[in-house]
Amino acid sequence: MCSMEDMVPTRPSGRRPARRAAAPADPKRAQLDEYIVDPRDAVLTTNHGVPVNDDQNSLKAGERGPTLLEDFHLREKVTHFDHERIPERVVHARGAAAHGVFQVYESLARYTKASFLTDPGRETPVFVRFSTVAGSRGSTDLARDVRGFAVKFYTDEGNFDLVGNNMPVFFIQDAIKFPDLIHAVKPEPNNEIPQAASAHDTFWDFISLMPESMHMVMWLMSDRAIPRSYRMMEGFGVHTFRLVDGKGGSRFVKFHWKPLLGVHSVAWDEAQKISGVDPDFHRRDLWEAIEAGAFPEYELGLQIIEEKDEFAFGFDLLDPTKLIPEELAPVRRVGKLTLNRNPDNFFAETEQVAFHIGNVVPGIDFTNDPLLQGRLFSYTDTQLLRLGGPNFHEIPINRSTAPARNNQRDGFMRQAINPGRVSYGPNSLGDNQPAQATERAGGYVTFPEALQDSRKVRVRGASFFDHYSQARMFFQSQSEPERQHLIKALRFELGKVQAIEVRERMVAHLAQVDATLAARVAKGLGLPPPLKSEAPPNRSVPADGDPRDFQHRELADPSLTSTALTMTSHVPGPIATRKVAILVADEFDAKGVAMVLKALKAEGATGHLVGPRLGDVVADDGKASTAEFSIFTTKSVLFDAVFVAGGDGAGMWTTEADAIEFVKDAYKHCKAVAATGAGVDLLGAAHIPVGSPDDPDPADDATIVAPSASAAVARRLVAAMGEHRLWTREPELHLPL
Ligand code: HDE
Repeated sequence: MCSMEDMVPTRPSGRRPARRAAAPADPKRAQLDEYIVDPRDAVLTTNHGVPVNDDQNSLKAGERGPTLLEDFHLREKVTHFDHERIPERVVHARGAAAHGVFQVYESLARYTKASFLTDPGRETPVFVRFSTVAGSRGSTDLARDVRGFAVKFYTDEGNFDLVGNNMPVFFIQDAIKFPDLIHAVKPEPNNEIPQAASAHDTFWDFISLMPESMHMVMWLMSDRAIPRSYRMMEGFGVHTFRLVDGKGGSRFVKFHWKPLLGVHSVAWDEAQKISGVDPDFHRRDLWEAIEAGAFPEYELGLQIIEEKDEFAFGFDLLDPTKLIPEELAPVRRVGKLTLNRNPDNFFAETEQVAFHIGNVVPGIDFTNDPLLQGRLFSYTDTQLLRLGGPNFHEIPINRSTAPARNNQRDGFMRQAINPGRVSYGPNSLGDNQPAQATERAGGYVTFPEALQDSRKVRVRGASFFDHYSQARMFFQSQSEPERQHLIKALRFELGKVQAIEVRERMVAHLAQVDATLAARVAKGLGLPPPLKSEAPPNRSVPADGDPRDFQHRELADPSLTSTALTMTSHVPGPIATRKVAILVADEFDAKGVAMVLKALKAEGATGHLVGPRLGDVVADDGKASTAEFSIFTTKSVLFDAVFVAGGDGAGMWTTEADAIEFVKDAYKHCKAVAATGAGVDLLGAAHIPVGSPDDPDPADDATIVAPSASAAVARRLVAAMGEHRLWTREPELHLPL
């Protein structure tokens, strides 16, 4: 009889790569290891195990003759190649993933019976995939877009998938509008332009007719849509879920992920430049951090709402366009997610992983959020097409570590070999196995929620019609620089829209959110300042509906703000894993560079030498250092700060256009820029205002100049990086606001 080892190609015995052998016990990893195919010490074979003698020449009738159909190796090889592609995800096609573990800090048995949330001694393996939404598989990581944050927990009670985003709300309230939303944001269908961008007519046309989108639009136009790193963004389950305890009690819950490195973004100009220089920026950043052992960490946060408080908030907990302000329901940090291993194979793992919001374990249940309910259908359905049939749960990355036993059978690519006659239940011929599990034994029992309304209706609850209050709360909670970025983003996006009526409609919506916001956006679009009049019509109305019933209703406190919504609450923060470009010319100040490198290392940050050319650059002490980059192979947008080292040769940078652009961009993107000795001349050549090196209280804390490098310079650089960006520099950059 065939064993699992016979069914799948296994690594030649005794040849485990070293990093695998050292791994701790992890049931998911052990399961995946079964499928690793190691090419070492093996001869080339066909897929059927026949050793191949000639992989260079096809079989021909004579030296110059036609190729023979008989060439089974050629046919197999080319056929497999022809079939290598599968459909990309219809949304979230572009992504990157990592393995890791989750551990709860203390038992949450008071709230849920889910074992992975009640046993602090347990490490639950996870696989996490981050993504953008709109772009194709090959698109840039730095698109202005929502980011997916999908976590698969391989718990001992089965897989739990928390398929969330980096923004806590969504564009629409009902799943039936999702295909419309996605059609509107995807490249326009006649010419497939633009790729991975919402800045085009069809997106804004749709949005301008859907006031329920306004809160999400605030998030999408904010810097949250251009994260510095997947490691520096929050995650949200978006919908309200339920936690169910061991006694059958239920509470509402919102899931959050809080990154320990804080929440940070890049500047829009920077994002566009990164897209050109390194479209894999986020993917690379995640991969490199994990390879370097700087494992990304996030805390799981819960907002728990008692059943009795369901209607206490002034908005509907079932409405996915609303968040619960942290001031009204604190986020309790209950456990930690650590990403500690890169995938072995992108296709097998990252591409084939199949998330499904319907994968829940006992202790976690759904609510009637109409967006959530629609998603419960969509995820299995899409995998059937994308992964080619109903057995995608058998693909190694998707397999649960908990045993899966049932009477489902057959279908394309079935892996399991189910012996015996019985594939039905109840049965007597197979001893009625596999048996159902009692609730006590871990059987999943749906929370018996009482339904208040038993009519069949196609309606939107009246409590869903406050479209602007939380959009306003978001805008008003932002710091001044964040507001300006949001305004600029709207000017950019709407400025790309050709249809004037769409721009006007959007400005009219913005006037409902905030008068200054609308006036500033209108100015940038060359439109008259809007008056706050009646809200523009909601066009998401059924054929027989009365539009008056679908208008905005202000339900929440209009002056509400929430400090959790501004990213400024994340500074100063750690600079671990941040990258600093150190410009070194021949005869550079060796001692100064060493001092800066040491200070960065102490904080877990890294310095990277950028020279006038690749290879050796000789310092003033006569020793050579290897430049990791030349000024022509990298750009400052790929770093968090720049240090121009002093030394007799540093003057050469002032005539080098790429070096001037390098520091100019870093300054423009509000990063820390430090220079010592003759290195300061480069800042002058780039017209960067430099104060006096002796000024004890410089206006710009992030532009650091000094006659020579010292511990104080290194300290100031580290401190400036901890602030992430010196946004107060922006008004001096003559931004047209
Ligand atoms: Fe998804 N979504 N979605 N979505 N979604 C998919 O499933 C869908 C929604 C999210 O890394 C698809 O396997 C519908 C909200 C993430 O593999 C598809 C609706 C949120 C990912 C799908 C939504 C998400 C997906 C495409 C409205 C945040 C990537 C490929 C009812 C809470 C998962 C796939 C990964 C992927 C449908 C709305 C998050 C087509 C119908 C809201 C992170 O099934």
